[in-house]
Amino acid sequence: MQSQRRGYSSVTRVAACAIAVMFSLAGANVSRAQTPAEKPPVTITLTTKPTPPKMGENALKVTIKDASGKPVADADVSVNFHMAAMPAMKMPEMKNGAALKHVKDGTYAGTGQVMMAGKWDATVVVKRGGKEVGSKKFDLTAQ
Ligand SMILES: [Cu+2]
Repeated sequence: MQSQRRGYSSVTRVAACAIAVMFSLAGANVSRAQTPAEKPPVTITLTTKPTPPKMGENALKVTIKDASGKPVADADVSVNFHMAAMPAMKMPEMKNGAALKHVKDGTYAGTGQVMMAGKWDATVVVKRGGKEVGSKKFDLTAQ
């Protein structure tokens, strides 16, 4: 006759991260579509300033090159930040995004809000003529 413990861990789903909803990015045109191309015809790099990124505002720089190494200047580039849910801290997943603007020679710049320190992934999505031509996921640890 064992004591019948209810294996019921009270995972209270509190929306602790209400902040998650506030992404204050002027004209942010965030794409939720995550259909990576089979063979991305573009090469994507992402750098943040500072490196590693910090909580709060970070400068984002993305470079896009085509298969032959030529800069791609006519793309729509966005960066989508995502942090997995943290059940121990009763935090739902967090995400927000930033649309970047072409500066020159296939370099795109913008500002991204990192909502808290910790592990994030940042997916750069590249579109041309409304069609996704590539995406790349970067692992970041924000301080
Ligand atoms: Cu979190």
